[in-house]
Amino acid sequence: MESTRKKLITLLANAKDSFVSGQRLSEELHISRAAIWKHMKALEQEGYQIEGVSRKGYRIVSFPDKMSINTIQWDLHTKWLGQEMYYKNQVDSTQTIAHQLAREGADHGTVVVADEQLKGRGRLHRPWDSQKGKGIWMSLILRPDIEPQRAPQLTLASAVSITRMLEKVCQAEAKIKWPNDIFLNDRKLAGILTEMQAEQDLIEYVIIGMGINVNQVQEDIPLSLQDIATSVKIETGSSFQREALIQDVLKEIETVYDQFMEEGFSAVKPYWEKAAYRIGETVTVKTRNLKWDAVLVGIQEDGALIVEDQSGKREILYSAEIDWKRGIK
Ligand code: BT5
Repeated sequence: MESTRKKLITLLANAKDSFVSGQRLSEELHISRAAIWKHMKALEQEGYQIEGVSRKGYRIVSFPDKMSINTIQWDLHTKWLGQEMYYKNQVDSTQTIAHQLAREGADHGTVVVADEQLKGRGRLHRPWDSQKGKGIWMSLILRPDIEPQRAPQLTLASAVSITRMLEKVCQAEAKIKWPNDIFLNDRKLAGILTEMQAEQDLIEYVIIGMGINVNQVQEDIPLSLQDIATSVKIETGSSFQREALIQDVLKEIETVYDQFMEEGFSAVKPYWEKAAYRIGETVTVKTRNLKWDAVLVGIQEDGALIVEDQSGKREILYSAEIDWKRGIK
């Protein structure tokens, strides 16, 4: 059923404004004319505006504002990422759903998207504001055959993919703040949360959660985040169809991931460095027990952060927080 609906949308969408005859749809989909009519009614329920004219056929007049699996998948050109997809109007967190699906055996490449999250989360259980209809709240299930300690490299690879998508689709030059933030004009536009289930030297699955602020206007940003958060709309002045961004970012992630698995992190590192934020500048570094000022030197071959304190002593950090406010004028 789902796949017939998907093919139907693809046929109509590819025809752009032209009509596709009922005869042709029925032949290509191997279903009766009556069944096609039923599908059209179902699509209208989903928010598609369909025009049906006798002897001409059908055409899509407008796509729904509401996202659905169909609107996301119809122009998705990936081989494996997002081919299995779950879409929910409202969830606590797409991470929770992805974990559950992964435990139940969901395939590598399964994607969970929600229109709204009630308990969206960041690292260390920090809340992630996930307003209805405004952004991309999505989790990817991956089953990479790599050592568990390399999983953080996937965060960096995903960050690279998000900046590439923003450049291509939104003409926005975003920067990556190590390890998991995407910044646009000194404000946080997106965040990545990588969680993993592993045993000793074997990864069972990795969940890459990403939140990207797309169509929020300034008033939509919660008071507590007014000075630190932003959206594509706030920065570029344009609204974007979230589906287009999802389709492109999944394609980018698939490409970068395949390259990463074949050639290792060294294939991703130059792209990361190109988009890195505030390298060479002094910031405040916080680890669990310590806080000190250091210059950001860059990342190692394995993705760990290199910092240098005021006495010139270098340190390699695998997990830390970076306080950027100090550097922002
Ligand atoms: C992150 O954590 O940046 C990772 C965020 C991942 C969210 C996605 S959405 C889909 C999936 N499902 C989930 O439940 N989560 C993932 P962290 O580096 O800890 O940053 C969290 C901090 O970012 C908060 O403490 C706020 O200061 C700030 N913040 C919260 N919501 C924000 C928003 N919408 N935009 C920008 N900053 C925000």
